[in-house]
Amino acid sequence: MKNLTKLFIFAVATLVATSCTESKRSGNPIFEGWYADPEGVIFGDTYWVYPTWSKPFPEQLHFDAFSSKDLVTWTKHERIIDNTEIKWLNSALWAPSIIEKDGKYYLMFSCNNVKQGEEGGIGVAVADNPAGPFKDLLGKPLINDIINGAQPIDQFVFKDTDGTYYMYYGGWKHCNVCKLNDDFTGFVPFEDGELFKEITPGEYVEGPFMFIRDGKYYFMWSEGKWRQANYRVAYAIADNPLGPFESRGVILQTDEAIGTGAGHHSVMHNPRSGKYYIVYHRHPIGSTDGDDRRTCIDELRFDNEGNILPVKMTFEGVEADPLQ
Ligand code: FUB
Repeated sequence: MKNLTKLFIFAVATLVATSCTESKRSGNPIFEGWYADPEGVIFGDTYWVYPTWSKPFPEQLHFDAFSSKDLVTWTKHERIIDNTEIKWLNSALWAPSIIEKDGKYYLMFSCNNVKQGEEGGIGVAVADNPAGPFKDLLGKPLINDIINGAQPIDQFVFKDTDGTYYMYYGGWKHCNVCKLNDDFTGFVPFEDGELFKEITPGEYVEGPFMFIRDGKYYFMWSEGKWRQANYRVAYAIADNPLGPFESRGVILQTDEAIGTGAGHHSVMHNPRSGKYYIVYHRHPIGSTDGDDRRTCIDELRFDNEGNILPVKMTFEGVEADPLQ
């Protein structure tokens, strides 16, 4: 009888433990609030997400960041930078992108929804800690002009295996790539002397992203209009960081049962579990405010040939996946 009781208690405990583990998921959205253009990145044992605060342009004067050890529980880091630090910021602080170099964290951003002849565009800030506080490195834009038709927004910095830092950027359906210098204060010319090369693929609109998997360069971007349901993510694969990039099709888009206008994403890879994640924003079903964008996460999967499979958006999000 004693043994039977023990067995019963053990069975119940196992059941409870299993269901708790199973229910440990991020949920979607992964944190409260209207946040878009999320850049997901891993620093050491921590996942970080840097999003745009999705409000009317004149109110977009700061960034918050979010960190997590397991993708399930997120901590908010408020106002990692704002307009008291970026003196040339008037509105529309968008699309943060961050990279670590020599123990410092460089945060790229864009300001003012700039047109030719106005002050604004892509800037760079630096901090000793991923949570900031960040300091405006230049006190002025790194890229102010419209080059090759690309609005200077939506920058993404990518470190290649040879140590070169490329920056992909551009709105208005044009994408440029350039090489950043050592301290991210300027550019290194390509072999032909050019500073900026246009690499616009497919139906590219904005939101470029690059990662390497099994030696292949996966270039990704957003298509459509970000306030609308036709916003989506497509990708290409190349054998080098400059392309050419030919679209292999759309992998993230509206699912009328889950959310609409899913896009402006990033990708994180946990080397421990081997899993890839796509972090993106989407509009909740039925919401009519174009600024109502929520940051979500789902798994990014590949077929045996390395093609990206269409993403299944969820309300449940992903399971806990600690980095250590
Ligand atoms: O969030 C502002 C803008 O909306 C971004 O820069 C674009 O990529 C789009 O997501």
